Amino acid sequence: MKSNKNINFGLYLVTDRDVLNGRDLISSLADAIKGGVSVVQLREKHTASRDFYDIALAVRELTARYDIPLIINDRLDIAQAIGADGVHLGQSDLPAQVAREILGKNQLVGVSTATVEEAVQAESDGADYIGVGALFKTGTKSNTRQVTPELLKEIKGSVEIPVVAIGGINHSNVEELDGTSVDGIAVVSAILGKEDIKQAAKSLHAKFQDIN
Ligand code: TZP
Ligand code: MG
Repeated sequence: MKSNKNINFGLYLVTDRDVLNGRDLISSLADAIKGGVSVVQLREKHTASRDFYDIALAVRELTARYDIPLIINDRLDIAQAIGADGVHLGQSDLPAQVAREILGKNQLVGVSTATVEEAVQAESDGADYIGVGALFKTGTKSNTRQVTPELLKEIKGSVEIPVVAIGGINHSNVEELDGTSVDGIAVVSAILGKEDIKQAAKSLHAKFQDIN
């Protein structure tokens, strides 16, 4: 387990096995990491607990090998069970404050936000970073709220913790985040949905570095 200090949020990969279309999760993640992914969030929306646990263990082994932080979406219990680096919570999940109390100071708590109020609340609840979105149209998640680059910039200016933009970010639109000063981009399909996952990560990483 890595310390929560000095995490590089630059290219934050969120998993979705549907997007992989039958391709192997572990080798796909290894390719993404080789391409420059700096954080992995395991997101399993329709997976039984035992299967989620087994997958998380395998991903943990991989991320430990590459010394990349692993964050578990929603499931604090699974994060603890497999020794993940943290948990990512939405507005309808366990309160960040509660997760912080359970996890202590050494693990990461991330919170999804879409307004200045939610961002400020997440920070005061003890979040280590926030995800902000959706910036662009996404086919990966339904019921997203729209966050314009202008609002993203305002949110970034309202908190001190790292801010990661999410939602429909790809090679063609990442430049629209120029000037927002975000700490990273979180991506599913623009990496895992591509045939050459390593190359997709590499070029997105380069594009983000250009504006950062
Ligand atoms: N939260 C807000 S948008 C989103 C999540 C998990 C999906 C992002 O996926 P993609 O494929 O990068 O648009
Ligand atoms: Mg959630």
